[in-house]
Amino acid sequence: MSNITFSMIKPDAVEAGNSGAILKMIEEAGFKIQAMKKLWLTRERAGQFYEVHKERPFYGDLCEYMSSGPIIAFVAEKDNAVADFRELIGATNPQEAAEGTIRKLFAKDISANAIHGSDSDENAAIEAGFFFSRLERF
Ligand code: IDP
Ligand code: MG
Repeated sequence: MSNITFSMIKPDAVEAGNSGAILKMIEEAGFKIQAMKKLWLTRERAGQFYEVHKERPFYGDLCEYMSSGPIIAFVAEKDNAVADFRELIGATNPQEAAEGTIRKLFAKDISANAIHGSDSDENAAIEAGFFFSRLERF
């Protein structure tokens, strides 16, 4: 059973001023934020992050979109984190997302869908490592 997942609040939700409401839902669902930062991805870095999707028809649009404005990247901890977080955010297409899910409440459409959530423990570790050191010193 996993205990961490990686997430990003996407540019549409940050721009709309919904990050606070989204983070409140995540904390109320029992997740603890382990690490968090706001940043603006370059087109290149978005392309690296979504490299698994590079053969998909929406890859170019996805990379443009994810580099179109600031995001908030974070690691969240909870028992069964990956599956529970996917349930909290809802289906990729907000029109198919269950009532009360983050995407149902805040996503605009299938590409500007408010939030990312890792799909496996293995990818959670890879994605968290893409943005965060295990122990950030400054
Ligand atoms: P997920 O975010 O629910 O895991 P994935 O299939 O991993 O969904 O796709 C990654 C992201 O790519 C989605 O969150 C969404 O922003 C975008 N995306 C997925 N499918 C489509 C599509 O059919 N058209 C446009 N964008 C898409
Ligand atoms: Mg995915």
